[in-house]
Amino acid sequence: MRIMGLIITAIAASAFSGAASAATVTFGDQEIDERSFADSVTLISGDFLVEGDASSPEEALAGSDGSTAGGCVVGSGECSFMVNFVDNIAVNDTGDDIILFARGGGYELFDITINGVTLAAQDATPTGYKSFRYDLMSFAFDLSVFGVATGESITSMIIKVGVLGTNPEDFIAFAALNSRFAEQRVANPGDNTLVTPLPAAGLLYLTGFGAFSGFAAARRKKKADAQTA
Ligand SMILES: [Ca+2]
Ligand SMILES: [Ca+2]
Repeated sequence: MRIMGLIITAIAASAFSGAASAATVTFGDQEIDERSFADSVTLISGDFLVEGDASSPEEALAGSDGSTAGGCVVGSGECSFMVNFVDNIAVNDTGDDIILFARGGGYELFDITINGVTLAAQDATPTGYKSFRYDLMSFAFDLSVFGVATGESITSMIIKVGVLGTNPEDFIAFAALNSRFAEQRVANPGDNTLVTPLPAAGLLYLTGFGAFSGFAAARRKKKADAQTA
């Protein structure tokens, strides 16, 4: 048991130092591996604005930074962009597979297109948490809706904001809830086939998540304190 204790300590330390390995980010009541967030955003159409200290819409929308957000310029009509997963893929596994986070709002409709299939006029719902002075909104969905078979994966999706003349949703981040990471992919560009992780590595991974629960509670408290400040 002493050895296990040392392993947990080592993983926890890497989370505090900001290392990419198994560090998690808190959005509302969701604790998500930071690698599960989308890694790049490509603008397609429309006029964009940025909230927070991001230097571009791409920087505001990609990654796991909850302090930045982006959407269309209000009154400019629709805008659209492609969200890309680079160091991970989103897999159709049990339950919802992808979650979008936004600042609300309410009735700020958006379309999601994956593999040419569009889920039109969706609306994020309040999480009960705040993102700065706004409601933290989320929208989670199952890849089955887009015809993605169980066990199949996707690496990109198109989001169209401000549809049907509604105000534009301000998105914060996009994450795969059922995510597989780079080390589990076959090293062949364009090939999303997964490599089954070694049992030992899987055990270590689960141990790491267990170790984070205490820190997650601490982070939530810190976040709550910040909101009341
Ligand atoms: Ca990622
Ligand atoms: Ca699913």
